[in-house]
Amino acid sequence: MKQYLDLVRMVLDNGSWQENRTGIRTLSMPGAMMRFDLQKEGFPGVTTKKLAFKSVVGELTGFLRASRSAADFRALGCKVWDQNANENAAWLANPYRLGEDDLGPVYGVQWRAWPAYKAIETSHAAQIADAQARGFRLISTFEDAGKEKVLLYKAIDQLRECLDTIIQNPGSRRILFHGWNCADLDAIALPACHLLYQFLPNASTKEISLCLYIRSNDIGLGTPFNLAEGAALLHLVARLTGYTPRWFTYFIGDAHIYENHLPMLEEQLQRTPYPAPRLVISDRIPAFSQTGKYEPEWLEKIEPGDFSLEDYQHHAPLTAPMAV
Ligand code: THF
Repeated sequence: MKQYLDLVRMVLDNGSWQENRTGIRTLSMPGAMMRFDLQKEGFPGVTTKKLAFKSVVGELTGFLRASRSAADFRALGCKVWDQNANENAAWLANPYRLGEDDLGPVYGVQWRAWPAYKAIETSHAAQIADAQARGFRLISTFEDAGKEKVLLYKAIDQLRECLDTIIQNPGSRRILFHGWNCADLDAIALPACHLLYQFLPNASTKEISLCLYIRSNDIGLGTPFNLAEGAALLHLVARLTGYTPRWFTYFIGDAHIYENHLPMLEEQLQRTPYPAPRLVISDRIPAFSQTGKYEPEWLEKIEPGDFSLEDYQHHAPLTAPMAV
């Protein structure tokens, strides 16, 4: 995978030193993009070091299950949330933290159970009926600026709604889910970095693509993980909806390299990438294209072992500390 090394070089060549919340300086570059043709180029797994693939698919599985505890991620084989849960001083002092290992309503909670509230004037009966027909529950009645209102609540499964729309209306340009819930930013260990996922199916080619926007990306540690997770998620969605994964476009807002990751990345620039591996998703997850039966409930039943890499050739492992 040449794109990753090109990104590293681009930030080394153009980036500026920047202070940030962690106390470890970064070389930062505003704006970057990588594009992968998953059919022609294979799976975007880094080959210039060993990708911790088990950890990657453990994290993705935790997101699919709406996990908010580092203990749940650990049980799935992924330890990368431990420090954010238990070592960040600001989070340790946050009253919303539920205790050891809690992360707050991170990624998966927003993907699968975005908390949605509506406050509707009691006199607007048609609006209330419509909201209830869409699954909103009536919570209470209250006074707001002299008006009587009802409060309604629903947890929105954004990912499920994306799958439903891919099946029902593949021409839609609104098939996306968002991790950036402004109302929850005060109650979370770390606001979402990879935040906007847009699926783009094409009913005539039967190909599906993904555009992913990441507001802030740690190129040494985060990028290899997020690349692999985005591509694996696209493969899974494709399996469940009957499409072939095609383009994966990866946009970064703040693309940065932590100072203490420079030796790891310089070393990778000396290495020649191997051909990309292939991602295999277990046969136990039925392909819509074969069964003709739409089974989105598989989203809840995915196990880390359902994902594997074939023909994964890589250089020697390299790692570096995560900035907290
Ligand atoms: N914080 C920082 N500073 N960087 C990030 O990339 C990041 N994330 C998530 C949340 N906070 C972050 C956590 N994701 C590793 C990988 C992904 C992470 C955090 C850390 C990591 O240390 N990887 C090592 C070891 C992996 C392992 O063995 O499990 C590696 O060498 O890859 C970005 O989403």
